[in-house]
Amino acid sequence: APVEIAPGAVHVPGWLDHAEQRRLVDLCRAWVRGPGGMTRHRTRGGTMSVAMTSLGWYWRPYRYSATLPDGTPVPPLPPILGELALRALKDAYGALPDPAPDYDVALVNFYGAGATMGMHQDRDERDDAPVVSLSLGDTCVFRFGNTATRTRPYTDVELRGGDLFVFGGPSRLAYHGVPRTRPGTADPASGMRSGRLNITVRASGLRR
Ligand code: MD5
Ligand code: FE
Repeated sequence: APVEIAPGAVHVPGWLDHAEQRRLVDLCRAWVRGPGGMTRHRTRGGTMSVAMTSLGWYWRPYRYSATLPDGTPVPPLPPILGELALRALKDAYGALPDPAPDYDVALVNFYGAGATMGMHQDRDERDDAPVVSLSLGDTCVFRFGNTATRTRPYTDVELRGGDLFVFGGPSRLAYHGVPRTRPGTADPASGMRSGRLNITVRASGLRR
């Protein structure tokens, strides 16, 4: 059942069943081998410990690009991710916003043992549609903060493989991060043997 962590921020534990998790893990394996590959981006804070694959648009610090670093166009978002995101909004909020968001980009983050993500805001999108987050594999501690500072007050939530989190409304620009994962906690029935995957589906608000 959905749990509201803050206005617009809704956690749905166990949203994906094992078959759906395996399907997404398999798709992620294919996507990370596709155009663009996986990158540990170099940001203002140093090289990220999380490896990222972009779908629909290519994210590089701190903007979206319609082309990959080699100049080739980025393929459109796989339709399954747009469909999942709309289903996620219905289940988390009880209804789809009208008009329904135009989801066109997803970031796939891989966390090996020891990988973390520092507190940040997601503000590279020009559309205020909710961000839909799907967790696969190892459990993590997700830190959900406030919109004003990257420090307290914050709430720590355990995200497990199969969990859904939707961030919209007043929570859309909250600071957040992943201070740790729990290596070895992935359910083998999910198809993940080690590490954590997080898929965030977003509306860029950009036009190709
Ligand atoms: C993760 N990913 O688990 C996290 C969790 C990222 C990122 O932070 O930018 O890829 S998804 C978190 C998220 C996204 C948009 C808004 C908010 C959280 N929020 O308002 O808390 O790899
Ligand atoms: Fe983020």
